[in-house]
Amino acid sequence: KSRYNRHEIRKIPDGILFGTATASYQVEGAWDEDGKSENIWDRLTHSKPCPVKNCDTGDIADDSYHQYERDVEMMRELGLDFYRFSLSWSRILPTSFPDKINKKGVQYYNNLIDEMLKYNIQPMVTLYHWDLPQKLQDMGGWTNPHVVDWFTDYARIVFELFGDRVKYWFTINEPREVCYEGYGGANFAPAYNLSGYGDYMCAKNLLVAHAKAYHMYKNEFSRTQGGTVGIAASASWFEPKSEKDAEAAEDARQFEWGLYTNPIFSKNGDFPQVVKDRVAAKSFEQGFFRSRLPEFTPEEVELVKGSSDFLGINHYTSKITYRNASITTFPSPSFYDDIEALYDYDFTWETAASSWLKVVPWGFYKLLTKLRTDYDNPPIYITENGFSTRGGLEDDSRIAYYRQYIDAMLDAIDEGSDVRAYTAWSLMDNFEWRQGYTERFGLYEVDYEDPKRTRTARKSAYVYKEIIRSRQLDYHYEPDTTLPITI
Ligand code: GBH
Repeated sequence: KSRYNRHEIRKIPDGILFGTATASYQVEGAWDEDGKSENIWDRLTHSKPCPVKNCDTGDIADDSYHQYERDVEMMRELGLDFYRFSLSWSRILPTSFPDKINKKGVQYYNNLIDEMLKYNIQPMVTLYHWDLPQKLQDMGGWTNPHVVDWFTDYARIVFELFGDRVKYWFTINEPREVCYEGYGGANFAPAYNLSGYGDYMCAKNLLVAHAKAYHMYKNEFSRTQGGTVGIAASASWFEPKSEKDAEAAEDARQFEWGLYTNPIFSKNGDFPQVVKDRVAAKSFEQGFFRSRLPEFTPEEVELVKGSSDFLGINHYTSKITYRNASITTFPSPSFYDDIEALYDYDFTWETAASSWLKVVPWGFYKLLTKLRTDYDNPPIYITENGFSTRGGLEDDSRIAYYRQYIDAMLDAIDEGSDVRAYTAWSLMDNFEWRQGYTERFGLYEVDYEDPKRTRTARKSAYVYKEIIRSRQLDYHYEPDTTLPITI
C-alpha cells in the first residue's frame, strides 16, 4: 500500500494528454427535444416498474444539451487537453438511418465542438456509448448481423459531419458492457438476459461493425481528415486468489476483455483460443450442434485484426479470481458458467460508493503491463478511470484514488508502456445508469434539485487541475478551496 503514497514529487512525462469524459445519455437530457427519437435507455428508464434507483431517468440529466457552454468553461477551468464525449445516434438520425439528418441535433454537436476548439480543447468522440435507437433494437439491435450496415452508415454520416474538426474517434464504448450487461444479462438496456447466446452474437457483430467503420475511415476519410480511430474497452484486473488459480484468472481476463481485444490487437486475431475451445466444448456437452460462440470467417478475422490505431482502456478496479468446481452458482449455459471462475474482493480493499469499485492501484499497473506484453505494446489511451462517492465537495477519497492510479500508470510507463492519454471519469456527476444519481463520479458536483443543474468544483477538481498544470504528482498538495477555481 505504501508504494502508492510516496513522499517525493513525481514528474509526469511530457506528451501525455489529460482530459475528462462523459457520455450522451448520461449528461445531455433533452431526451425528446428538437426531433431526437427514442433510444433503448429512454425506453428502459420509462418502463414500469422503473428499473433505476429512485426511478431516475436521463430525461434532463445534466441538461448539457442547453448547458454546453458551462461544460466547456469547466474544461477550461481544469486546463484540459481534451474532452471525451459521445454522440447520440437517435439525436443525429431520428429514423436510425441516413435518410433524415436532424439539423438541430447536429447543431448541438457543432456548437459544443466549436466552443471547445476555440479554447484549444481537443474533442475525442465516441460514436456509441450504449444509447441505440429503439427502432434498431426492435429489429434485434446488436444481435442482428445487419447492425454492421446500420452502424457503418451512421459512422459515415458522423465522419462527414464532424471529421473536419474531430481527430480522435472511438467507435464503441465498452463492448463487454454492451454485449454482456445488455444482451447476456439484464443490468443495462435492452436487458435481454440471454447469457451464453446473446452476448456472443453481439460480440461478433459489434467487432465486425467496429472494423468496417475503422476501414471506412482509413479508406475514405483519413487522407483528407487525418484523424485516428480506435475502440474503448473496459478491462478490470483479475488477480488469482492463489498460485493454483493462475489459470482461472487468465480465463477470466480472456473472457471478460480478451473476447474483444484479442480479435483486434493480438498477432493472430480472432477470439481468444481458450474462449473458442471452452464454449465449443461446453456447447457440445450441453447438446448443441454447434458452438454458442459464432465463428468469424477467415476474411472477418483479417478485417478485424489490426482495426484500431490505439487501444482505449476504461479501467476502474480489480477482482480476486479462483476456481472451485464444487460451487455451482451460474445457470448453464451462461457466460459465467463458460468462464468457470469465481470472483471475490479482498476485504482490505477500500470501496467506493459503487459496491463493485474497489481501490486497487497495483491492479492498474498489472493490467497495463499485461497489455504491453500480450499485444506488442500498442499505443494506449486511458479512456476512463474514476471513483464514486455519495456526493459532497470534500472528496478526499476521490483525490487519493486519482493520485494512486496515476502513480501506478506512471510505473507502467516507466517500464515502457506506450500510454498517450489519461481520462478522468467524469467531468461532472451524471446519470449513473441503473444507480441513477445516487453514485457520483464528478470532479464537479451537479445540483439535481436546481432546474439549472448548477455545477460546482469539488476539491478533486482543484487537485486534478494542479496535476495537469504542474505535470507533477504531489501527494502533499493541498488546494485552497475557499478561492474559486478560475480559468
Ligand atoms: C463505465 O463502465 C461506463 O463507461 C460509464 O458510462 C460509467 O458511468 C462508468 O463506468 C462508471 O460506472 O452493478 O455490480 O453488476 C464501467 C464498467 C460495468 C462497472 C458494469 C459496473 C456493473 C457492476 N461497469 N458494472 S454490478
